[in-house]
Amino acid sequence: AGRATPRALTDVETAGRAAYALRGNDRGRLTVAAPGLYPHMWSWDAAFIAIGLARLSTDRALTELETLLSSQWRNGMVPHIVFSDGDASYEPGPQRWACRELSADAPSGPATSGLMQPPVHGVAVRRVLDAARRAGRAEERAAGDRIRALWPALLAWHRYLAERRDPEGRGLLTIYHGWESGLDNSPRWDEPYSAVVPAAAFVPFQRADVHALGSVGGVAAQRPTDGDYARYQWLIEELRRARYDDARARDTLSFLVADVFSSAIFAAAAEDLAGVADELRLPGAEELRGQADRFRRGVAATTDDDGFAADLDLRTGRTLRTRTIAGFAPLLCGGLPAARRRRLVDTLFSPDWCGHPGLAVALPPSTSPSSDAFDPARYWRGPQWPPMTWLLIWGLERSGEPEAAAVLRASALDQLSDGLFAEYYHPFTGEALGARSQSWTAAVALDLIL
Ligand code: 9YW
Repeated sequence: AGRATPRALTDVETAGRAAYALRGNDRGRLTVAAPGLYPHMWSWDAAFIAIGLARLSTDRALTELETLLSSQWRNGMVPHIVFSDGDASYEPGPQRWACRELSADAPSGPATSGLMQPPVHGVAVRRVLDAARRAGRAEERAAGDRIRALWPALLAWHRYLAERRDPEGRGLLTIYHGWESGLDNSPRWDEPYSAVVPAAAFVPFQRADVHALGSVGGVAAQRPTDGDYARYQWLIEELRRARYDDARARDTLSFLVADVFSSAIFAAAAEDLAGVADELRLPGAEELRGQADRFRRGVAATTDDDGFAADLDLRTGRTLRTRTIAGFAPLLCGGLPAARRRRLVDTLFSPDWCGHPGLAVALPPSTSPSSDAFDPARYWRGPQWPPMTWLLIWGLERSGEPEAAAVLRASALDQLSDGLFAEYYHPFTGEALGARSQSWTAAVALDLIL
């Protein structure tokens, strides 16, 4: 195990290139997720981008969050895509979603999708405030004022999640689509997706990803399959029929899952925002701590003896114990007794994960190489994704595991020293896969280095 090739770039050089990549993707008030492939703003990407930008300019980092939150839905949902003008290449585009036509909750202003993504935003707010403090009094004051202005939107977002996405008070967020998890084609969702059957008359639209990446060889084997895509599209059709209404969605969708990884992120973000509320004397600290507590417990309640967490198929009541990176959710939000947390960290470094002898860089693959569903090149079914590595490093640091965090951090910097900021990496060959100059990859590089 360990490094396949020596570092190509020094950390300083990598950081310089990361800043340059983000700059290239900057469209003024938003950063596109990746040039070519994803020419719009994605919700959780924007949060990671703000975390990275905070190392360069807290002013620009806050602009990113302001842009995203200005497209918040009236019910509080922060949409998973905010479409930027002038690029119609991505499908499903605004016409396909038809949010404004179908829902009075959809915002005026730029078109959005009708789904959400994991709520990393509170974490970003915390980190931007910390960065502003390090920069000095004036910057701290300016950031504090802008966070105060964003506060009602942040509280509404968290309230939407706690109320509409967990009406039963389980402490787990319900998702309506694999896209909402951010881990689109993860084996976590194979079982629930088997119940998603497009109607015979349904004509799938042309997907854009394989065409955007067309110049790179073997791309189809590195993306979700056409069968996956037909299901993704059919679920959008179901959501349209439910008019993006949460109560109707809950009653009618053929995919309804309690997502443990998003739930852990939510718990941690709520905790972070509660701290910000205390420090800036903003309302809602108690409500936020209540969310953190409820979801931390919700996540812990899904774990096995080793602390490994599971999703829940709400349509069948079945627990989904797949061996994916989402199982490490408790390392993000805490809530495990110390001995069980230790076992979970041991699992993370075991041969089933980072300790697998075939890895080019000892970082967690998105799916365990010992799982039958593992596919080293295909998107969320095996490759390593730098923002997920970042989440684990950050989670280990905050949950009292600094040595483990430091080990992952060193490996992450090895991987990122290719200076390509790939969307994802082949765990065995170390090869860069998917888009290049992917914004959230560059952003986490900046945060880890600076
Ligand atoms: C898509 C932008 C997004 C990420 C998701 C990832 C991918 C886009 O890219 O989805 O069209 O499926 O799965 O997590 O936010 O980087």
